[in-house]
Amino acid sequence: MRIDKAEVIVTSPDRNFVTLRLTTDEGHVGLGDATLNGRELAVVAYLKEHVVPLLLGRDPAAIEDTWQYLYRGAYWRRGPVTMAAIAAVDMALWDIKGKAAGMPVYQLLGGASRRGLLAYGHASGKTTDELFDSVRSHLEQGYRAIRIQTGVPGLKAIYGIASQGADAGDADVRYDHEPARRGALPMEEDWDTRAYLRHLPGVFEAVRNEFGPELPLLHDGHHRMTPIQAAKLGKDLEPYDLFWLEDCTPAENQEALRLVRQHTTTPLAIGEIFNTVWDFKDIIREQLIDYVRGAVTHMGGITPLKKTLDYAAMYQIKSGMHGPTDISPVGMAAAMHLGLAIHNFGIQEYMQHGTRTNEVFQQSFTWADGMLHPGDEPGLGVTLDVDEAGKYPYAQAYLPYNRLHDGTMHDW
Ligand code: GCO
Ligand code: MG
Repeated sequence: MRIDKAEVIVTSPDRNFVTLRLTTDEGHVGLGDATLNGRELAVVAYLKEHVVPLLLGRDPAAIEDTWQYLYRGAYWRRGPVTMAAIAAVDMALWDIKGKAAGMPVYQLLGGASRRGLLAYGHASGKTTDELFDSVRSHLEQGYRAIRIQTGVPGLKAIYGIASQGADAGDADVRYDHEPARRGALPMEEDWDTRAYLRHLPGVFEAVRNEFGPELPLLHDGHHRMTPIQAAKLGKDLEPYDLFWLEDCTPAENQEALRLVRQHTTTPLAIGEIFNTVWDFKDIIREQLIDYVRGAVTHMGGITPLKKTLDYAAMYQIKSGMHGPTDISPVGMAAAMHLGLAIHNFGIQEYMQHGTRTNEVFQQSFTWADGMLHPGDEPGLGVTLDVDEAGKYPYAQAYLPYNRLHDGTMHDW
């Protein structure tokens, strides 16, 4: 079998997605997600200009060799653009292998290790009342684990909080489906870590009082704290028994986690912006985290993320794969197949794509009783309707950025 055709398809149904579509001389089609939120076209160019010419005529069965060829062959390794491009190739090749074998990808990865994947959704609100409504609506949708993000008194707009758009002067800003703002310039948000640290423990206390001790609760600190601030937050949240505290400090400074770890037993998750096993190596070996947040789409594909998770398993560290709406349905399917197969699955983030996205990408996964399952169609189980995709041209969209009250730029 040979790769005959390699197309890069950009579509923007509810938000921008980049998909690599490979077709073989035997007519098998494989899809890979190459979406890098806010910098999508850089990956399009990387694929079209530098990767597609290398793929034509190659044997699609040689997944490991193709991965090494693209990673080592380029000489310039790692980085989000390179790794998103390689990820798309890797996913598409697994998709083709599954279709050629007549098996879902999870079977090729060793078969199912569980009945389904516990998934968490994103509840948020500017006020505690709004937050409670959002938690209730997630429970009604069947979620059995919930991420809690809340407004902070005195701050006008915080990333990850739905329904703040109107106050922020833009009624169209809906976090759930469109965190990136379409248009020429990104939205400015504001931040005050001391106010946040004062406010958040009370919010978790209120949520526990309202919804009881059993519901797994998560929180994303989105890289905004210093190590000592993160240590304090971890300690302050201990009575509320979090499933995890995510990205408490900027992910580049891995030593920060040593300090956080010395002070708190709140479980830690990190890695949605990491690209390779090298980013995780030390924090896994030193057992500084509890969950690996890498996304199939941003870690170079199923092949290297499986290796990273197998390594993590030696230290009882589990998966918590990134799954916001900027991971396309193809990237989500890849995460579900991998999560079903590995032994050390922890939890899967699941935000739910919008209706238009689901019309462009037909998917075989199921969502019932708070659990995801990738389905049993051969390959990844996703097809792309090219005509439907063509209705939604690319629209420039930026993630927001953050400033402190005095105007200093801050991590968001
Ligand atoms: C999460 C994330 C996302 C990212 C987004 C950036 O935990 O789901 O933090 O909301 O910010 O994916 O593109
Ligand atoms: Mg996050």
